[in-house]
Parts: sequence; structure tokens; C-alpha cells
Amino acid sequence: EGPLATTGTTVRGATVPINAYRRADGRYELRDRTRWNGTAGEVVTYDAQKRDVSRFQGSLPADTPIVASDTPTFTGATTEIGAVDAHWGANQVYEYYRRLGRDGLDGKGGSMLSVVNVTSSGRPYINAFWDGTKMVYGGGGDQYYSLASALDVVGHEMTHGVVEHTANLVYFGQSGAMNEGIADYFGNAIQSDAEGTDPADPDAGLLGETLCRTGTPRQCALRDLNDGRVAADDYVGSTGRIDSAGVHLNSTIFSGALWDIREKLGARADKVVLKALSEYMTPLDDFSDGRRAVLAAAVRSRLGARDLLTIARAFDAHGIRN
Ligand code: ASN
Ligand code: ZN
Repeated sequence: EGPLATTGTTVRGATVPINAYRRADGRYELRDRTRWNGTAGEVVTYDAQKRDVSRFQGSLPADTPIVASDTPTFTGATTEIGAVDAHWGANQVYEYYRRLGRDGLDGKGGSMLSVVNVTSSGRPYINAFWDGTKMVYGGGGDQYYSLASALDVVGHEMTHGVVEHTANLVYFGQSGAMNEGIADYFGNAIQSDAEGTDPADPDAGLLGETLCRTGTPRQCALRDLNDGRVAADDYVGSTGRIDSAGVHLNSTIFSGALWDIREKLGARADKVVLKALSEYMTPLDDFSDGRRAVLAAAVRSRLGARDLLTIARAFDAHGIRN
């Protein structure tokens, strides 16, 4: 009984290192105790066993089993439901934020829980979300792989956790579109870092582009941070009934500016955006407040005049003015 460093097979067939736990009954479960401090800090992945998504919003049902295997390596059925991807991905996201100086989603080494293999009304659930405490992923189906199989999606959902514990941008209108845009920015940054993508690669801005079983990355993508949307021309007004007043419809206006900055400054941009999020943005900020937050963080990070101009121009290009 105790922790064990092992490997698992991802949905796409890659062998990846994961941390698991050998139980008293001799089976192995997806519980990573590497950073466990006696009360918190573990990474755990649960199997919804195809139960309905509605059961997993809010507190985790007590009878939800942790993904377990008879063998120390995780393959086969545990792979198919996206459990290895979610577990490995959570650790990738943890390590990414650690490199930026942040200790987990809550900034104090809290546990990170994922639920995979969720369905919706008896059908595949082709979505994923952060519910305020944990990540929940649809299991995919004939047309889509498990939502946990895309590291940018995992990074997106987990970043909602970071946002909640920092600026806590209200999930409505422009503050909500910034919440979404920042989740997309870090989701893509995390995936790009892990895969060593060229920041200037136009496909690096696609979110969820690997999720469909057939079709090109561009057809498959949920969003494209390089879609070129501009606030004045493309902002979708809403009474609030649709998409929480456009949180996904308008997100690429803001994330497009952030992604332009990353294309120019590289991974240096990540630290600035995280600093803006954690020290300068506040819950009801609009796009202009977001611009000022990023520039303030950049000044405080001692970026030079050229870089500051690059940042200002990126927001200008998306119609986000001071
Ligand atoms: N996948 C979506 C998101 O995280 C789910 C939602 O609409 N909240 O943005
Ligand atoms: Zn989101």
C-alpha cells in the first residue's frame, strides 16, 4: 500500500508518466500523493461511469469511484474513458503554473479533482467544465474523443479554477468573456509548451482541435484565438439569455489580443497575463480594464518600451482601447 510512479496510455496511444496509488486490496488507483501534505494537495481522477452530468454539478456524489486498475500501468478501459489524459493533464497544468510561481489552482496547493466519463440524457456529453471545485469531462462518443484528451481543454477548465481564486471575473458579459478568453489563452499556452509548438504557428491558436475523430483541426476546433475579431465590429450584444451575455461569443476579442502578445513576446507573456489576472483585474472589469491590467502588470514586470508598445498595439488591433 502506498504511492507509486507508473505509466498510463493516453486516448491517442502515448505512454505518459503518472503517479498512482496502490491500495490495501492490491488494486491501483489514479490518486497522486506526490504533493500531499496530510490534508490537501492530492490529484485524484474519478469515473462517472456514464452517469448524467447533472449529478456532478456541485458536490461530488460520495459513491463516485476513483478510477482503478488491476495492473500498475493504466491502459485499456481506463484509457478509453479519458482517465489517464485527465490525470496526466492535471499534473501538466500544475507544473505549468508552478513554473510561473503559482502553487495550484487555489495558489496554496489544494487538491485537484477530475471526473471523467460523464454523459448527458443518455447521450455523449461533448463538453467539459469547472464546477467551482473540480473538473468534469464528457466521455466523448462515435464522433468525439473524451474531452479530457485535449490538453488545451484541460488547461482551459483548470484555468477557470485559477480565475476563480484570483480576479474572480464574473461569468457574464465582458468580464465573463475575459474569464473565457483567459481560460483559452492559458489552455493553448499550456498545450503549446507541452508540445513545443512554434508560437507563430497559425494552428497554435485553435482550441480543442484534436477532439473530433474525423475532420481537420480547423473543422474540429471549438474556437480560434486568431479569428481576428474586433470589439467594435464583432461584439455580440445580448440580453443575457444567450451564453451568459456572450461569454464564449465574445471571448476571442480579448483572447485574440492576448494571443497576439504571446506570438510576439513568447512565453514571457504568460507571466504578465497571470500577474494581471492575480494582481490587477477585479470581478466586474470590462475589456478596457483588462487592457490596463495587462499593461500595468507588464510595467511592473519591467518590460521595456518596445514590449509595452507591442501590448498596446495588440489591444488596439482588437478594438480594445484604453
Ligand atoms: N466548456 C465550457 C467552458 O468551460 C462550459 C461552460 O460553458 N461553462 O467554458
Ligand atoms: Zn470556459
